[in-house]
Amino acid sequence: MDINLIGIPIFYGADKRGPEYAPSKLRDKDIVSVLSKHNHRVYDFGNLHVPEIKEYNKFYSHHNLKYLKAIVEVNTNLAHVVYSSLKANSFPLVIGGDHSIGLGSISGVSKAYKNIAVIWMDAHGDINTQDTSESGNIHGMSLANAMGLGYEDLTNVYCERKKIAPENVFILGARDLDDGEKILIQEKNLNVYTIEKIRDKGIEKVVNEITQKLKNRNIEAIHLSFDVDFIDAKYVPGTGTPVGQGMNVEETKKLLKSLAETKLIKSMDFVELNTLLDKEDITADLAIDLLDWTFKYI
Ligand code: 6HN
Ligand code: MN
Ligand code: MN
Ligand code: MN
Repeated sequence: MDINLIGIPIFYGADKRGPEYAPSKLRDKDIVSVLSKHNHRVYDFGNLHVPEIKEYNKFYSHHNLKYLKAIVEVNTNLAHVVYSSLKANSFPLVIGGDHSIGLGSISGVSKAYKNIAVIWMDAHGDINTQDTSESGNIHGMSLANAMGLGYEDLTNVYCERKKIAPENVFILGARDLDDGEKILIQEKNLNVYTIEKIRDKGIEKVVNEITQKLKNRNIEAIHLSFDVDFIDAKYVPGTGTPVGQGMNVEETKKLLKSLAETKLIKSMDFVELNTLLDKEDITADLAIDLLDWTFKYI
């Protein structure tokens, strides 16, 4: 398979320095050779341009949505790179950066395929809007934006329509949801698999259940958006919003393998690795291990 490796050195969605260094950290750790081992041809597209905005200007384009204009710009460019990659039969692997880039990836995928699904592995839902967010951080809103909910500059990224139907969104691992997010889950009847639910059912059964639903709906492609805080906080010191009570590494790998083996995953984000918090490279090494593992089966 051909892989287009795309780095997005952005922290604006998290409003905390650190995730912008993840793409170069993973390159230092030889991500290209690691992925190439599994018979993939890896084309390193380098990093997309992220405009420099001074901290004191973060509210310059909206009084509550931090760094809005820059995030819209980066996501628009990312969407087109993802779309172009898929059209060229290449797998876009998007290395964040924070999770605000999930919007750009989904926007690109949704232009390339008619029927798509999104699997969002995350301790968080990232389904806030400007009305429900307690932080104003756009990385907590990207999945809502992709579903057409939230501020119009965000929902209109790349093309003026919603990018993904709520029934085709699967949130795995959520365990730190804001009140407004919980309400939205009820309202839209979103597919949320908590850690407890995944453990109760068993990983294989969860993946079968999802694949069955996708088959019934003629889904052509899954976009996998992997936020490293999906994993329990004690294994991932290098992330900005760690949450306990998550899965361990072994369980996470089992889940990634089952998902990869569906052969429906056509694009992936790997986000929220914060190198400034990752004192001994524990999380960076884990990131390499997880990507190595996943691309063995994809
Ligand atoms: N992420 N729900 C919190 C917020 O600020 O909206 C946390 C979001 C975290 C986002 O981890 O990608
Ligand atoms: Mn996230
Ligand atoms: Mn998260
Ligand atoms: Mn919260």
